[in-house]
Amino acid sequence: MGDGATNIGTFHEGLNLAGLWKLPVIFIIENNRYGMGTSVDRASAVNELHKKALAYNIHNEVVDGMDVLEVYKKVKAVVDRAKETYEPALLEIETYRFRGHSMSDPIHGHYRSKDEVERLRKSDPIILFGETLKEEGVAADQDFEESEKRIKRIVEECVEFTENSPEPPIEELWKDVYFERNGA
Ligand SMILES: Cc1ncc(C[n+]2csc(CCOP(=O)(O)OP(=O)(O)O)c2C)c(N)n1
Ligand SMILES: [Mg+2]
Repeated sequence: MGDGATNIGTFHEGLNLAGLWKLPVIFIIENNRYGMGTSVDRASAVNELHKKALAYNIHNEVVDGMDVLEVYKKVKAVVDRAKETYEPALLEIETYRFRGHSMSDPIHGHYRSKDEVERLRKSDPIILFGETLKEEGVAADQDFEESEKRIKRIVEECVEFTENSPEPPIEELWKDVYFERNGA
């Protein structure tokens, strides 16, 4: 879930029951500092979001979301822990949202400065991990260029497929929304 969701009732109800019934659920918060145009500090009484787990007696951890390998290690650790203890855990992943919340939101918006966005762009996890891969000799510039071209091609094919496909029937709206049994 995003940081924004940690202020609504269902988040707290879900954590409460998981804590009470000791369910092996792993709650992951993607804290990118903003819920639409509202910063965490303006929306949440507790701005260290992992601490929200304390109220429900749930194991909690925080990880630098700009570091791909650290995220891998921490997620693996909480998954292993859940399998072993059969208890819930909450992991806060600290990251940043480089763009607006949606198409209607300008990149910098009026709620943060251009400087802030540009400063944080330097710790973009994709760029940093790319550098690590190059340093380790796992991939070279050419590999990244090829991979970018391949991704662009896949996206273009998807757009083409969508634009050339017929409109789905209205019944599709109800498909796979809830659990389906006996085709009902
Ligand atoms: C239950 C509910 N309340 C309010 C909204 C309106 N709303 C849409 S997005 C959003 C903020 C979400 O914040 P976050 O999860 O941090 O997303 P981000 O802006 O980082 O993409 C809100 C309040 C909603 N969609 N659902
Ligand atoms: Mg957010």
